[in-house]
Amino acid sequence: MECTLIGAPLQVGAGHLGCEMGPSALRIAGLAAALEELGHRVRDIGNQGPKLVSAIAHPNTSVHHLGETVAWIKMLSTAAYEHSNNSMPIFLGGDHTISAGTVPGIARRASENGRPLFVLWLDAHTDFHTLETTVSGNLHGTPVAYYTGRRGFEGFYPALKHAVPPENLCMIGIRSVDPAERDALRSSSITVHDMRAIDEHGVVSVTQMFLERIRAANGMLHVSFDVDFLDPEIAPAVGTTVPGGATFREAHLIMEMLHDSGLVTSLDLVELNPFLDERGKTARLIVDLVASLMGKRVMDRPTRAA
Ligand code: DIR
Ligand code: MN
Ligand code: MN
Ligand code: MN
Repeated sequence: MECTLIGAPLQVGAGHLGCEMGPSALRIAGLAAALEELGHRVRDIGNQGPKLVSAIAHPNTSVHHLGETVAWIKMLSTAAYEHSNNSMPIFLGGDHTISAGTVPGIARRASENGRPLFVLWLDAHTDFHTLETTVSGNLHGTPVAYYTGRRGFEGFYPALKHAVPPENLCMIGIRSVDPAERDALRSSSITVHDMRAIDEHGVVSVTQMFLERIRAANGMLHVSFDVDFLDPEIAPAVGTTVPGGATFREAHLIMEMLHDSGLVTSLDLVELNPFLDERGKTARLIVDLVASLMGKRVMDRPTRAA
């Protein structure tokens, strides 16, 4: 497969600085080499960023860096559209705000291909705030609300031409939800598997259910991987760690199942904050997980039936 690495060092959407170094850490941890070893062609177009940024204020005064965010979203949605033509774009974040650009760009591509877009959201958080409901003002808490077409962004984030239908979105790993997000999710058709669902049913059944729906619809799948999906013990390099996350094996198993499905067409790797890492431990884990997603396996095994 042809992979395009796109550095998106946006950091002001998170509460702590440092995600700016995320793309560098992923490169230094050997992402390109790991993909090439699996037989993929890799093109790294380097770090991208918006040229023009102007300040924008919002009536919710906790909201910060709105102008910068809007500029990034526009730039990334164009990049996502363009680089999803003949390759699999892999976005190296950067905080999770980047998905407010990457997902709409991929959604435009999917619409052009005449295929529905599905999103797998691997995260401790639902990131379902609008500009009006966010309490922290950290805009990495808003991308899902935006790209699923919720109200509360009009006149600020770019007008959304290709929203992802909420029923095409599946979240796994959830264990931190703010009251306003919980209220909004109650009346939404997003599939939310919290950690209790993983404890009760295991990652295989929840993942398989979603993949089967995508296959039946001939859909494209965008995977958005927030580092805080993982348990902080194995992945300390993220500003918003929440205890009780996915284990090493759960995460690898999901990645291996995603590979076997052959459905993944784009990927975000977000919220890696190398400033908080232990000598590159988290960055290397993310690279290993991407390798599993892209075909690395211990032993050959028959591909599972659809
Ligand atoms: C919290 C934390 N819901 C907020 N959000 C995220 O700040 O809105 N942390 N996304 O990673
Ligand atoms: Mn936060
Ligand atoms: Mn997130
Ligand atoms: Mn998160």
